[in-house]
Amino acid sequence: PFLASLLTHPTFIEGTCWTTFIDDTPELFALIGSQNRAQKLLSYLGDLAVNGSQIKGQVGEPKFKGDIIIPEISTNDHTKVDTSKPCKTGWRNIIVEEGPEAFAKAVRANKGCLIMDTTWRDAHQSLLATRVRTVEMLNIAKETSHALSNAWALECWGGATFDVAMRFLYEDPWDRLKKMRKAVPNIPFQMLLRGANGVAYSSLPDNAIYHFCEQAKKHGVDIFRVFDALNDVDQLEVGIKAVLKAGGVCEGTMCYSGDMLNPKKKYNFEYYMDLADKIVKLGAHVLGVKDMAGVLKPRAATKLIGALREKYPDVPIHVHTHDSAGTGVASMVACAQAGADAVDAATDSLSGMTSQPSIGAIVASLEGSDQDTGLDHHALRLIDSYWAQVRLLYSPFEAGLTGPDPEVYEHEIPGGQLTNLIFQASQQGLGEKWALTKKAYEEANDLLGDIVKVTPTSKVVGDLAQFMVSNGLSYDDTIQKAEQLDFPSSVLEFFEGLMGQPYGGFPEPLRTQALRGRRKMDKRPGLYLDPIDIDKVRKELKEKWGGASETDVASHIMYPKVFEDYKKWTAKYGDLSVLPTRFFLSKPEINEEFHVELEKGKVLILKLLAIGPLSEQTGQREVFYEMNGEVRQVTVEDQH
Ligand code: 3PY
Ligand code: ZN
Repeated sequence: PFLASLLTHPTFIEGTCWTTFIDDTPELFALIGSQNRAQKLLSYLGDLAVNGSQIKGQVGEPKFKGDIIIPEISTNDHTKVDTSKPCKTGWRNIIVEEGPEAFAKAVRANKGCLIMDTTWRDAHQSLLATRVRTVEMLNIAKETSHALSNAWALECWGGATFDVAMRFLYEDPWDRLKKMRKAVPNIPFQMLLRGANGVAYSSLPDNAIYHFCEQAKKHGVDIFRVFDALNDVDQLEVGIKAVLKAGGVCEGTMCYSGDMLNPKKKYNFEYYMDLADKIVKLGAHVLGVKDMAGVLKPRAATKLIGALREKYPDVPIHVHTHDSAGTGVASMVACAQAGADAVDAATDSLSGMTSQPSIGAIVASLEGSDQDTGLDHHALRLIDSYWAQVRLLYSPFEAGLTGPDPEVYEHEIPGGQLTNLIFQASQQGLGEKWALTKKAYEEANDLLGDIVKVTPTSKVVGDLAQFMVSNGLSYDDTIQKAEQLDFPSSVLEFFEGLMGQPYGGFPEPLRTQALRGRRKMDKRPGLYLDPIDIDKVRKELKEKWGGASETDVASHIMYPKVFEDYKKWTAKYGDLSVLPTRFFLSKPEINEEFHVELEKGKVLILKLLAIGPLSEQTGQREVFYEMNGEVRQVTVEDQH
């Protein structure tokens, strides 16, 4: 068809203006572009029909609970708000028009307690293995821009979403950011930045963090929650300075660990007050408190937030928690009452347990008080009825959590990791294995010196715990045999100092015995790492892939191998982010019609017609789809 269009095009027939033909007739090239995309999409769908899902991290055919659905947005809107266009008013306007300092000032002048909705990031990271795809956010984006127009922010980017988008969903995380931004112009977007680790698992050269933050700000992130997994201030400083340089709102964050009201615990009230002081002095616009495991109990919250409020009357305080033990709502209400300016919550059907506490419950608890959130629960419920369906659609990624786990006060496993570990243990029949893992996690943490545990240090503790369980090692065995043991690489990286310096120092002689001559860094890793030659990376990517955007450069620097695999996948199958999730995960039924909008106005109507017999000679099958009324055929290698 391309050639036919070309040969019959009037300009071609007349033979005029050949040199400007390409510039003047982009429609032909758009046509070949979308035909290419349609062809690639068909090869994916052919593969899916014959071999089932090819998505990494998903074992065999996805196990859906209940009917496989395409989530719909309820039209039963009592609020009568016109959601055909995005809402234009919200806290973001102050950031864009007047800058981060003005935002901080306006937040302090605001009487109530604002809410950050984590549904688009931490909620699904904590409950559904971070698997929620861009299309789900975009489908509800306009409605969200209205329902949450009074929110502090949508947490929608960073943390594990960056890695997982490329690694498991074959999506460009930057593309997600740009599309969400277009659909939600009014609510600030917040991301989670792991300080000097960026969105990776150990430290990168400083210039990589600066480059990354610049790109993130440019493409739509407004507020950066910057933390360090060891609360190492030197590591935090890198992230904080990079965000300030990029012009973002900087939420300098301390990670809350242990129980500061328990005199036997390592991290006490003075520790947190001292840390807060250092963070504020680094110039953060907002002070964040990040309770990644959900161990900040209401009484501790009242004391800590109350003291911070008094000490820093001009600095907004924003608190994050997980509901693992079941105390999330109580703790966030306590924070609000003690003077927090914003607290985190997730849409009800993606809340609770290892996720954030329920937005509806917090809004209701504070309604009518001095801490009123300004959110309307009818509007929130409409959004939630959509997310309830999305959760069903992603049921193959459920870990099977059944209730709260107050034992988190002992093992202190962060929300997302708790889900992962329960999932892994449940594959092997939960029961005893899970009890052993939890106990080993506590012991591993003690062996490592009772460290702050959040990505990436939580992975270190988890890896050591699993190493101990699988090798039948007790706490004492591990100490005694340290010189002979081949510790997991994350443990060695931690001991080397690649994740920064733990409070109170590294445990000795374990560190030296485990490292056996490997390097020891006693200052922040960025001081030892050579800067990345960003120009060289850009040039190499351009040569290899025939072009590279600045965000490609940033992705490659964060995750070289994952980026490479992602590029290979899209070269083969194209951009599948447009494919509805039900057909991304699982093959259509014969004759089931479905639609894919390749780009605005370019919709493919598809139907699987038949899967042909296996050819003995080639090991292949022909798959027949109907595409916009025409029969199309793809040849697929049968991998069974
Ligand atoms: C992350 O770093 O991804 C986290 O969510 C830490 O809590
Ligand atoms: Zn979290």
